[in-house]
Amino acid sequence: MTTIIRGGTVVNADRAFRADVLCYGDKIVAVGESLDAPHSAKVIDASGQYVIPGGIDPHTHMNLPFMGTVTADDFFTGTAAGLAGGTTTIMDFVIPDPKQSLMEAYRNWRGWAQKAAGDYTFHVAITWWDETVHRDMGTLVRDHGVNSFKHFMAYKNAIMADDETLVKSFRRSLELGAIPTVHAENGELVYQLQQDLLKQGLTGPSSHPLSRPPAVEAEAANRAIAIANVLNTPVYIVHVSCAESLDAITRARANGQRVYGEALAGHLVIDDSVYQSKDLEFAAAHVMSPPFRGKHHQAALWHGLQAGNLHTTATDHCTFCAEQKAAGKDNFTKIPNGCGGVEDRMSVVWDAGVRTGLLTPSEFVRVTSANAAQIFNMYPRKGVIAVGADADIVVWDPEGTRTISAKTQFAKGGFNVFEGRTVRGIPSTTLAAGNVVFHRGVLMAVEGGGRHIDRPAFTPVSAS
Ligand code: URQ
Ligand code: ZN
Ligand code: ZN
Repeated sequence: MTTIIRGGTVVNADRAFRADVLCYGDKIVAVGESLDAPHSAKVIDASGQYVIPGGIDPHTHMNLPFMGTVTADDFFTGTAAGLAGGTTTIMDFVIPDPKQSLMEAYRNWRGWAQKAAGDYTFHVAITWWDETVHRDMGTLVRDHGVNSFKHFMAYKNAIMADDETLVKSFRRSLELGAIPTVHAENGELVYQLQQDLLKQGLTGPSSHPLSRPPAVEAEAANRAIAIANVLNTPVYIVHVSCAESLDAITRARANGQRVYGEALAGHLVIDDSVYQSKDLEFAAAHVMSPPFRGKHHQAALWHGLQAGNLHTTATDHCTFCAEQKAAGKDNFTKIPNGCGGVEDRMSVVWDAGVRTGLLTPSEFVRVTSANAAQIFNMYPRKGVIAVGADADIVVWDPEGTRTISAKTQFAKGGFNVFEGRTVRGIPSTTLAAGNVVFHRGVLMAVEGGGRHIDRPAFTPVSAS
C-alpha cells in the first residue's frame, strides 16, 4: 500500500516545516515538498493541518487483573480507542503476582496482547525478589526486547516493592542496560492512613485522597531518586501528580542526575474537587493513585513540562465500570484504582497546552511521542516523521473540535473523567503502520493488527 499525505505542515520535536509524506507499506519512504507519488497511491489531503508522529502513551493497563477484577478495556478495545485519539503505540505493564515467575507473567501478557489493534510494548514490574527474578530480568532484556522495569512503591500486601527489592532491581537494571521506573507512593504510609480513616468510619471515596496526600508521594519520589543516585542508575517516575514530587525531580536534574518524569493528562486538567461530589459513584469513578490534586499542582505540572523536568504525558488508562468500582461502596480501599484517557490524551494536552500557548506544536510532539520514544529506546523508529520511521502518522486538525463523552467514546468502562470537555485540536486521520485506521470519526481498527515492539538495551547485555 502506498500513501501520500499532501499539503500539510510536518511537526517533529525539533521543528515544523511544510512537506508531503510518502509511505510505502509500514514505513515512511520520503518527506519533502511536492513529492511525486505513483498514480495508485492513496492521497490524504493534509492542507491546513499538521502531520505529526503517532502518539506514544508510555503508561496503560489493558486487560489488567487488579484488586479482584480485570480492567474493562482489553488490548483490542484499549488500543483501538488510542488510535481514535492519535495514539499509535502503547507501553503497557506485565505485573507478576508476588512469587510468580516473571517469564510466566510475561507470556500471559503477550498472549492477551495478540488482539491489539495498535503497536504495544511492555515494562515489566518487579514485585518480589529472588535469584530467579535476577535471572529472568536478563532473559527479558536479552531475548524479549524489554529495557524498562517497573516498581510499585505503593500497594502494600499486594505488589509493593520494598527497599531491598528496589535496590537489587535497580542494580540489576543498570547491569543490563535497562531503566528502572517507579510508582512513587509510600505504601506503608498509605496503608496506615487508610486504617486510620476506616477506624473513624470515613469509608467513602472522599477518603481516598486523604490517605495519599502529596507528602506520601514525595517521600517515595525522593527515596527512588536517592536510591538511583547512590547506585548511579537513571530513574523514570510515572504519574507525577504533585508539586512536591516535581520539586524532587527538578532538584535531582539540576544536580545532573538522570531522572525523568511523566505527567498524566488527567492530573494536568482535573482537580480533587471530584472527590467531594455527593454522587458517590462519580467520586468513586475518579479513584486512581496518585489521586487528582488541588489546582496549584496542575499549574506546577504544566511548568514541569515547559521547563523540561517532566518529559512525557501518559494516561495510566486502567478502566473499571461502575459495577466494578462499587466493590468499594462500603470501604474506599476496595475501590479498584484506575481511570481512562487513552483516547483523549492528545486532544486534552493540545487543547490545554498548545491552544493556550503553554506548549509549542513541537513541544507537544516532544511530550506526546518523541521523548517517550527516546527515553525507552524506540527512536527514530517511533516518535518522528522521517524516512525509515514507522508510518505511524496523525493528520492533526488544530481547529477541529470534539466534545468528550462516555456516550461516544470507543473505550470501555462507561465513564470518562473528561466528560463534557470540548477540546480544540483533534486527529482527522490516523495511520498505524501505514494503514488508515481512523478518519474523521470513523474507526477502522483491526483486531490483531498491532505488533509487539522490541526495545533494545541501552548498553550491551552483560554475560550473566
Ligand atoms: O497504579 C497504577 O498505575 C495502576 C494499578 C493503575 N491504577 C491507578 O490508580 N493508577
Ligand atoms: Zn501507578
Ligand atoms: Zn499504572
